[in-house]
Amino acid sequence: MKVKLILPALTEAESPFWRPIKYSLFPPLGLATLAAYLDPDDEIELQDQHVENVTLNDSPDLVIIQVYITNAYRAYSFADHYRKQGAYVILGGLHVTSLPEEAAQHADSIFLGPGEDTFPQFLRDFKNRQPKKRYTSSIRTLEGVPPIRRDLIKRHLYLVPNSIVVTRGCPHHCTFCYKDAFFEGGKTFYTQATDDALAEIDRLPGRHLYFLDDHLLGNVKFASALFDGMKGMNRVFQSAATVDSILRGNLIEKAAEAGLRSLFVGFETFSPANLKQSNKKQNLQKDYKKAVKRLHDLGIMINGSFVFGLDEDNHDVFKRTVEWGIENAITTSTYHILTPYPGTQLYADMKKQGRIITDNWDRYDTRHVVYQTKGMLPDELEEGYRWAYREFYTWSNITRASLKHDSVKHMLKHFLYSGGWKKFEPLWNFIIKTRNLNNMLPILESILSKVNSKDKPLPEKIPLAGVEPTQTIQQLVH
Ligand code: B12
Ligand code: SF4
Repeated sequence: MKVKLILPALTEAESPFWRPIKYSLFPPLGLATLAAYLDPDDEIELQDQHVENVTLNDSPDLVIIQVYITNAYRAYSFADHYRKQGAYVILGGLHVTSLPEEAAQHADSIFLGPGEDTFPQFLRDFKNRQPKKRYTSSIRTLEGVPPIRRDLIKRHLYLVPNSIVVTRGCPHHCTFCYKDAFFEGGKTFYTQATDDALAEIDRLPGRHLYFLDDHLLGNVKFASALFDGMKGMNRVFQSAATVDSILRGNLIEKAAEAGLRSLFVGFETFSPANLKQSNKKQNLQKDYKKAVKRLHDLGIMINGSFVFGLDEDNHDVFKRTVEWGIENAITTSTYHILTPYPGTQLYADMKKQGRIITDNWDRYDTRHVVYQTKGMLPDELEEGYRWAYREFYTWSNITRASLKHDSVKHMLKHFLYSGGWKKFEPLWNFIIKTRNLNNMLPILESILSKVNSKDKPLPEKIPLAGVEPTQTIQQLVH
């Protein structure tokens, strides 16, 4: 059987917001996970439109498309094309789970929730020529899941080919998050067996790993065993966790020992009323500064996530948030405009209050305002959001934030990581065009090297301004 798996590009691909590097980071793990259930004799092609053209002049028997909210219209047009050609088309993913009736108009079968239980079931039905119109996941386990078909991933097209997920979901229930809707009807947080996770890590070449789990520290027992197992593996890794989990026990120290060098942290907002609106209980009354200090003391860089547009926010939220990030030496900040995704509690609440102003899913990209705001006008919110990005990533603010660290090495790492991420777009574009992205990995690994407590403290004169372009990054950080 000829099978084609497609990850259509997000809508930003044709907008001024398109940043090729942002969309060349991670390979399509979800689709590679599904491919593992296909027959070894099947002729399989996996195409990710973020990094390659989708060829439409072929004639597969089965087409599998992953639908996110802002690639939905593209996904539907690919689906319509292949159905016209006579292929059997199936759609799944976050957006299909949120709006099954909409997706069903473009598919022969749709899938709600994770695919590890439903997809193999579908394959059996398909072979018996009795596929159902709709499959809803109910059995939630990662036990016995076959190894991801990483051989289908074109590693050279990605900066982070070693992306990995060892858990699904998260133990929390924030009202703006897709999570509860996606995992409805079963467990909403579960993990791989530690040995399976360690075996998967072992299969990955090189040193660098990026855990795409929503909350890697969410299950203390699992995370603790995972970090113990990783100790001798000589890995460096990046991941995501909550403020609360950083402050509790000694898990974060174990993570650092296992190689954690940079962490995505959902700070989201400083207002207790906003946190209540979002049901973000795990952040309430938590000491953000204490969490930041603990991470920095361990030499871990921070990618802070912040949301603008919650009901208590007003005009000063942008300046306060940017300033806080710089003062607290946050390495990279990710800002979002609050986005009520269909299927979430937030969407239901806003719909009930008549506050949703558009159903154009292309605008649900966290850069546009899609609901009636309270503390400011929609234009002010969008302009404030764009200002925050510009301001946080000026060279002077990158330098200011870098200089807040205690050791020169941490300062340099911060400066190079933050500057490299946001300031070298033409260089990244060139590297992507010349298909050299994967060759940048050793540099990333160097920037993520360990900061020791004995690393030199700040000298009288700071050498940042004197960084010579001819010096390699490796020389700077080692
Ligand atoms: C990688 C990633 C990206 C990549 C996406 C490209 C890629 N290569 O996958 C990039 C960097 C481009 C990205 C961008 C953004 N992302 Co993102 N991203 C992720 C992340 C961290 C991992 C995805 C992943 O690999 N998961 C692991 C695999 C195994 O799961 P999966 O992909 O869901 O696949 C499973 C099922 O969905 C199902 N399935 C999927 N497709 C199909 C199809 C069929 C036929 C079947 C049977 C089953 C099936 O089966 C798979 C196995 O169970 C998720 C968080 C997460 N942990 O999932 C956020 C996440 C998807 N991102 C999110 C957000 C908000 C964004 C941004 C808006 C952020 C921003 N402000 O820029 C943008 C744009 C996204 C958009 N507009 O829709 C939200 C999505 C919210 C939503 N409702 O769409 C998530 C869930 C994070 C979160 N906790 O809020 N992201
Ligand atoms: S902590 Fe993160 S992943 Fe978990 S429910 Fe909240 S927003 Fe979603």
